[in-house]
Amino acid sequence: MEEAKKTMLSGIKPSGDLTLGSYLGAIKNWAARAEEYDCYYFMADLHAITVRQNPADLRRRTLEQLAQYIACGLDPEKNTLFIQSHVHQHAELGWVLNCYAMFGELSRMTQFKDKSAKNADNINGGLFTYPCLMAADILLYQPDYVPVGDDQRQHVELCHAIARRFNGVYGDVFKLPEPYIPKVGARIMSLSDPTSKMSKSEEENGGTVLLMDTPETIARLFKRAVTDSETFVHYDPARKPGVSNLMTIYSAVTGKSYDKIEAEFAGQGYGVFKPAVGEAVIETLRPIREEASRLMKDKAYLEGVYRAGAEKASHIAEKTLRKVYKKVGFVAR
Ligand code: ATP
Ligand code: LTN
Repeated sequence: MEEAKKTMLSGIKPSGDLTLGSYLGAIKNWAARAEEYDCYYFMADLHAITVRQNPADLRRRTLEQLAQYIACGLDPEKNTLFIQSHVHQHAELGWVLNCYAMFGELSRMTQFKDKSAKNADNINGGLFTYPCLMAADILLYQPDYVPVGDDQRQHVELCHAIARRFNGVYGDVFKLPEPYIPKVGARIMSLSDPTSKMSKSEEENGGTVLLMDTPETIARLFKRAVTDSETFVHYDPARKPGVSNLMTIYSAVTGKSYDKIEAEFAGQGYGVFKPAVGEAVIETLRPIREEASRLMKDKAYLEGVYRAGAEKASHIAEKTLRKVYKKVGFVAR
């Protein structure tokens, strides 16, 4: 008998425009694996509202994100692409898993601590129980791998712990998922502050490259990227975080090793190196930006994709949810 395909699943919240960080840390890996795996990717709109969103922006960004997923190479014929809130099983299993995650575990989540510090006036319950909904997103589809950037490792590990706890009580209900994190590009740092992560919600400070930025903007951001007072290109994240981050970006988009990059720029200062990285990024993002802009004009096509995606996702998700409801003792409808 033919062995069943392995499953991959991931999502991104439409809480801002997609960045070079989310592309190199996550989406690039998704697109490369469509043939080998059964793949589910979604726009995590339920997660986005843990931070206050403008409704019109959220709606627009959710569709733009879908167009950008497709433009990054996710063929809707080969990947199931959907909007999280369209598949009601996520919220339902999310509730159940709330009851199997411990207060202490949730309190230790770095993302919760960061986001509460940044949104001190809105530390809501959703922000705290976010990882339970994320665990539901994952466990509904029984994936083998969850391709994410390094910052999400802790959440996938908590999902693992929740699944193990649940299985411990009720038998083997959930498959235990593993994070799938790239070797190069798992943590792209801000261009203006290379000690903090490049992030879509901190776009204003000149440190974030957006997937949809024009070549002129990208060139300017790289020209201004923070480096150090030395003049040579060498990989040393502790001592030279800015230059090392630029090398990581260059390596991720060109496939060149750090040694090769050091040799390529030997004897040349940052005045040559920084624009070269910018140029490589511009050429990587150009086709994505052009295709996403084209797709954004075809709302009927996008609607067809997310509707078909939700239908397929819902079918799979319902099987797991039914099993869970039965195990915990709910009366069948
Ligand atoms: P926010 O600022 O709203 O929290 P974000 O910019 O951190 O958002 P997410 O939506 O949290 O982006 O992340 C989407 C995916 O991209 C996740 O898998 C995450 O791990 C990955 N990712 C995000 N930023 C980076 C980065 N700077 N480097 C590598 N991977 C990243
Ligand atoms: N928490 C993730 C987004 C996310 C996700 C998921 C990732 C929500 N649900 C399920 C992988 C699997 C983030 O903040 N980037």
